[in-house]
Amino acid sequence: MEVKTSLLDNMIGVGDMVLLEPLSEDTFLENLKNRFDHNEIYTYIGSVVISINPYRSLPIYTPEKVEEYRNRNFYELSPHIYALADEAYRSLRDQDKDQCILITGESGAGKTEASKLVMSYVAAVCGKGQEVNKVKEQLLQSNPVLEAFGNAKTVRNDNSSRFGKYMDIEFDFKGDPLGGVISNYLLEKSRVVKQPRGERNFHIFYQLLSGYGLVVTEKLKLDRDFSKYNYLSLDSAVVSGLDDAANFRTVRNAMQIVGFMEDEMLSVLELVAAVLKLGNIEFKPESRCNGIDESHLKEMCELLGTEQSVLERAFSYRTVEAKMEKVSTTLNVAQAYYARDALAKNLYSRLFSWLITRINESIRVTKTRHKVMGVLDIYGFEIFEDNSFEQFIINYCNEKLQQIFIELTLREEQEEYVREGIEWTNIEYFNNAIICDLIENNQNGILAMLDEECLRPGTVTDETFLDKLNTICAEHQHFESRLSKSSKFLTDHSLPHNCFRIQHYAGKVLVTAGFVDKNNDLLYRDLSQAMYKANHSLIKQLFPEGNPAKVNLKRPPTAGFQFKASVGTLMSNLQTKNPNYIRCVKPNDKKASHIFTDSLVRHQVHYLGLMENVRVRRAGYAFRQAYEPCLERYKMLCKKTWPHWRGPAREGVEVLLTDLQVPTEEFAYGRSKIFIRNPRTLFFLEEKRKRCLEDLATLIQKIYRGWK
Ligand code: AD9
Ligand code: MG
Repeated sequence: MEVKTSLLDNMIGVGDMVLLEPLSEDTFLENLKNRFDHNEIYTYIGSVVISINPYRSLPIYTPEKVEEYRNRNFYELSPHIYALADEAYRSLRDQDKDQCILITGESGAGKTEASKLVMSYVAAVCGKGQEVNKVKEQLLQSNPVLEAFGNAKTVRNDNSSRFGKYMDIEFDFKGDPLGGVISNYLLEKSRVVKQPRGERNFHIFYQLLSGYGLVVTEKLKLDRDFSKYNYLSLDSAVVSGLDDAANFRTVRNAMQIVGFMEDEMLSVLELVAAVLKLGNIEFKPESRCNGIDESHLKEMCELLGTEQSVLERAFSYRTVEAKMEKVSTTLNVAQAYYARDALAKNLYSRLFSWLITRINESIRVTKTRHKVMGVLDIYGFEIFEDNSFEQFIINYCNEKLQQIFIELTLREEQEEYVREGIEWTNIEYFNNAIICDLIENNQNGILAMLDEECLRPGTVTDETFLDKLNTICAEHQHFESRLSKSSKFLTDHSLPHNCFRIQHYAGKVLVTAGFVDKNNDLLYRDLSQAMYKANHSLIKQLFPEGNPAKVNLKRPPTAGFQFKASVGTLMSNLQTKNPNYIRCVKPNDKKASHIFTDSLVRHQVHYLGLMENVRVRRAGYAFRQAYEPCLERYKMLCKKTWPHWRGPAREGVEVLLTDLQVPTEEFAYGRSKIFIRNPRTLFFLEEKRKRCLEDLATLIQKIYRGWK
């Protein structure tokens, strides 16, 4: 059988790891490196796309490339993210299947860029027309807005997403986009008040100070000098290659396209300015009302339309309401700073959530939607020196995504063979369900215990929480702590006192203090009431619990509880869709082009389970399809099945393949599906079909001309 496929011809290395001979971790890495060195950053494992961040712009995303990949068979051209996007889009449009694009990988591996490439590809190939174009523009322009407010420079990535994002794009029956819905997951709000060394606050702060003409200095009364603001880190305020002023123009323009009115935009930026001023408010001990520094407080109150005395009081006293009784206690200076930072974090994160709600209003679908494509771009796995609640939560989410990957690709694959009665030898793979359970189990998972501790009356600290963890988790093989009493084998005396360590699928992560506080996420009621009293329509909306008419003595759900619930909803949503995977790999730790650090890539290949993924694909069959649609698609290739096959579809497929002289080892007949071992075979069928259709078209033209 003569087969032509660009996965084999003129290819640097091997385009699909399934075809790699011999297969070992070394050859796998060699192949990736060889391709990366020749600017081939995409490689397949069957239908999974591996993407290696090139850290420079490559000329592979041009309109010509879009045309090249449009309506082409997945394996027809060299591996590309466009091939995956095209496949997903066509399955959605032609086969009526909801799709999701799952993009995973560590921080800086290229997830956000990949999500934007998928979105822009789909926008380029779907319908045109004024209304559709407006929808597309709005969907695409939501990205710069969210990146300005939700991304920041970190040591790992100059544009690191500090929130998780899932976007459902909704289409009509023709495959034209109607709009969408964005969900966000846990913004890393601690960054608003403090950033690790070498990192910045969220981009918007620097963008605002660098742009916006006279509004900044005259209306918002801001100083353009970053160093004037406590909340802005100074050691890396200017990032080379990042033009904050130009980016501000892009963001303003994007906000306009998404549908923000000029006064709304100003309101949003007033709040950003207010956060900066809030950070400059200082408290001095031993004076009335904590010796609040008046000038910044005054400016902030002017911006927000709040009375200075109300805020002054909120920074000086805390009122606790219990059973119709109000008790006020004085705040000391440390508590006043705590209250200030809590307010700044809450103001900013609520503003961020509001922005998403506002964007959703603009892109909301009012017509009947037909199909959905979900794009998930969530923060990558993080291991820092100091890992706190945020890393714990981020890594938990990555565990869940890994679990869904295992479930949908590896386990599903194996189970399908069993279901279909096809001979199969089991492949061992690491199932991380055990780690997910350690974290999320409703009775004794870490999150449940943390909640229990946070809601317990009395003095609750990280130490009391850790004590509890030690008694319950000590025998769990993925949990390590210094204080573990139950089993000496799991006790690591080199660990600091107030830490525990989780052995994630991607590596061991030492988690340090700050748990109870961040999970509780408390904002004193006096502050929310002060915000609610503000004469500023946006801020009033952000603090509804400050409405005295709605005194609610119930505690708000903890941060961990909310996150677990939203991750649960996300997973159920993803499970209803057909998954398409992009596994992003970071080639080096220097954010540099042309460098491929073997050990770093090897580690990622390991924990992303890519070798297991290839083994499963190779041990089995690359493609499968139910008999009916398979016969329907290819029946024209054989006189015995064309135009109608009267018997069972399975027999029709057998007749067809025998007639085409496809080697028998290339196929296995399952109970309801035909299994095809090699991509080349599928391509052979596709090629034949294409030629047949072309012949048919020529014939029709001839007949037509004959009639004329
Ligand atoms: V994080 O978990 O949000 O910190 P990501 O999202 O995985 O991370 P991102 O997409 O932001 O990483 O990529 C990091 C940087 O790498 C980008 O800002 C680009 O400068 C660079 N990059 C990533 N992918 C590509 C690409 N396909 N072509 C060129 C790229 N540059
Ligand atoms: Mg990102």
